[in-house]
Amino acid sequence: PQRKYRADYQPPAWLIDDVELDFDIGSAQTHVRATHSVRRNPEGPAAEDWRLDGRDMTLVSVAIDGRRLGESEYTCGDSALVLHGPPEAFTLTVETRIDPEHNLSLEGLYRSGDILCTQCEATGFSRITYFPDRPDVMSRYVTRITADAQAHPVLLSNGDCVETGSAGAGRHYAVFEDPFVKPCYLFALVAGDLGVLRDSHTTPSGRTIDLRLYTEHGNEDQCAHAMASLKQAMVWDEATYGLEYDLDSYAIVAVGSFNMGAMENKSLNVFNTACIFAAPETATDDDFALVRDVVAHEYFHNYTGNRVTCRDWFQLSLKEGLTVHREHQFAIDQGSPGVTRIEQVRAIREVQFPEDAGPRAHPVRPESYVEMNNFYTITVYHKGAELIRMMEAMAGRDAFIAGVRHYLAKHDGQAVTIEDFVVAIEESTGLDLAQFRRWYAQAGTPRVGVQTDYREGALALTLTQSTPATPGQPDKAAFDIPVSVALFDEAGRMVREPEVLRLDTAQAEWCFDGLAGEPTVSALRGFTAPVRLDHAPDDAALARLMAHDSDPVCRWDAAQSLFLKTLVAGVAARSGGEALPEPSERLFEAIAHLLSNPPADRALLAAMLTLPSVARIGEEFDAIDIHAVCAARDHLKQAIATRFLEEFEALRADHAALQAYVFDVEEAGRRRVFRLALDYLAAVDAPGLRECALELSRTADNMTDRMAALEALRDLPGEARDTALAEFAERWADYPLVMDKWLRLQAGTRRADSVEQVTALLDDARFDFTNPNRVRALLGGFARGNPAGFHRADSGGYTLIADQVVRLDALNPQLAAALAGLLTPWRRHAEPEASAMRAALARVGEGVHSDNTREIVEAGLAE
Ligand code: B3K
Ligand code: ZN
Repeated sequence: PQRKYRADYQPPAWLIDDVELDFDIGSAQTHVRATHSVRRNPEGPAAEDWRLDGRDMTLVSVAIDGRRLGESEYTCGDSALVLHGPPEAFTLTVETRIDPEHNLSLEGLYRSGDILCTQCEATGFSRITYFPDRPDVMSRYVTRITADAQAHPVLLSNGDCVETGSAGAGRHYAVFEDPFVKPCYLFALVAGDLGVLRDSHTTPSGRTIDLRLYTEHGNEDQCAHAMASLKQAMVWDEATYGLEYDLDSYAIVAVGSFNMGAMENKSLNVFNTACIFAAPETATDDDFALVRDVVAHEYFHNYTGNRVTCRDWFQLSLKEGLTVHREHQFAIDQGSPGVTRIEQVRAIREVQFPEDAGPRAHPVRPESYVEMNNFYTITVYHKGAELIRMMEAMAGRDAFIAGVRHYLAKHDGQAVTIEDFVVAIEESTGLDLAQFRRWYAQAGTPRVGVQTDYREGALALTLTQSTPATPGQPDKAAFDIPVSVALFDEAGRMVREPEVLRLDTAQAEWCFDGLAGEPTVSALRGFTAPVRLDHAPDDAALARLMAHDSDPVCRWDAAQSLFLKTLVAGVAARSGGEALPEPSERLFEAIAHLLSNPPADRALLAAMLTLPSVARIGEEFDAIDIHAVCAARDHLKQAIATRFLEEFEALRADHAALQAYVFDVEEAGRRRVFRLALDYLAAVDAPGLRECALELSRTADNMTDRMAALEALRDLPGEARDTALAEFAERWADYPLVMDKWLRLQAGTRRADSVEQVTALLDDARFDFTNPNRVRALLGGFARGNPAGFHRADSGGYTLIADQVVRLDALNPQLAAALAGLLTPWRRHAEPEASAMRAALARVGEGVHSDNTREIVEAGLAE
């Protein structure tokens, strides 16, 4: 395996202006004939040989200007075809044979059910033909597909279909032309027997776009929400960024076997069915929101990613950070703004911060990698989006949007860098981002300290920053950190309007005077920067913020802080072998106040009453005693449930009167509160809860409530649970995505033999090891959703995951690497878990061969 460095970038030696692909799809193998018009890049290195990437295929022939090359004119190895001294400009024809039927890596051309489809990002195109598989080689594509007309009646590729016809012997063909230049990672091809949902959208300039959503027959009724979401996204991008779709048709194909959520191929997105299918009976509110946001995200890529793409993969956040930010803006405009932002913050804190503090910490613009697919991380995506959000906050929304438009106009049709983006924003907005650029270069989460000193009507506010070392970066320079601050008085009235303080040195002080009394500081409002805040208001101040802060993120965060105080004390007591302490009366009072003065946004009420997750509690410790964390959390939940039993009963009963399911902010908020109530009631096995949940699991008209019932029952061993789970499995046996919920429910169930349960499910006919959704549901659901089982004292949980990673590595290295990542944070855990986890990771290292998984394991074991 070769490590690639950002600093080694060189422009391509040869460019390919036009690509003509001819796919001859047979019943087993596929023939690919690729014809390229090639010319030397005047800006490239003066290389004599030309290296084209390629792997896992058979080279049939290679010709230059129609003359087949002899053996001395090229070398073909495991990962490349090297042409010896090609001319300055020529036509290259390469014929290869590929085997989609046996391609379980789900990269390149492969089969999902009866559908043939492609996944090329990051480097899957070089499993289709020999090609410079890098995003800065941009070409115009013409694609011809020939296949059996009965097996593959629908043929699709990027751009417009310009010709179709019969190819004799029961075969047919179609030709596609994509007028926009693109890198090969955006190439797509689909062939199959597909059902279609059609619609159209008319743009402000009056163009009508033909919209098509393809799936296996029989699923069309699950696609309406995705189609509506696509139209919403188109309208939003027109209204917000003034960006109109640029071709006459936009197609999405949903397939059941897909390594990630979706892929933004030009005019032909390929999606995981999990990010398309959504009907009330089979999908939860969270699924509906996911579908809406992923559909929008891939659509937004048409400009931020496709029209302007990345020069090299180190720049991945150029398209992903920006597109996630656009998706986040869109989501906030569609849903509950407060809770949508809270969820974005939770992802950063609970997933990104741990990544940034672990062995795999890397800057938003990484410096090196072995396997690019390992760098589609929450750091590149979500921290990258937070950096864009900070720029927007500094510039103001309108100026920021003008800046993005300037960037798109300036670089249309180009493959560029993060630096090019930052320069364009500076040019357009006038911001000075010199120091801000460090956010792209330095890994790690800054800690921001808040100290206050109040004297005679004046508050001195001191902010400090420091960033811990990360692998390869021992010393960190100061970041430019925007910290939004507001002040509240004793009665909860705002006495200082929110103001953004720029902390760009190790320490700085601000003074607020003319105050009538000591104020309560509300800091990092809306989470203005991806930092850890060391700010410890006392319980009374937290209760005030919880009750009165006008920023939902800070209100929620005050509640979380109040819970965390009790939880941290509980963990410490438990680890020290002492009894778990009871929560303070102050905490109960704050909850009582919240329950009697709930916010208008029901989802916010539910978010505020939800205890910090196990991951969030773990963030408070250097060495996590995971079993103590679970015990402390259970104990607090039970204490709250006991104290507020009547209130939770009332919230549960409230919901019974609901009308038919609609997915909107209000109704989804009500369902969230209901689910929360069931969760608390289940924590104390409240009288009547089991019967109510079992009944609901049978009669609910929607999957959100049904899942709430099953989650409540899950950890209550007995007949109600067993019956509900069995009935669920029987009723939804024909819906693989619903059966994923069933697998996940069981993987997350607390029981002494959960490792054995999961092991048994690996052999269940309803499980399929070659399907990533099934693997994520069962194994991911176990390692992430069942801390007690995963960290079981006999190491059975670690061994289970380690063994399955080794097994998976031989089929699907990308997925194996992602699963192996669950064992890498071993250093964060207390003993004996840390050593046992490390041993399991070492065991993985001995059994795996792919660059993907090896890179993860090596980072995890590095000293
Ligand atoms: N660009 C794709 C992700 C590709 C991942 C390759 N391992 C989807 C997205 O981020 O929109
Ligand atoms: Zn993306």
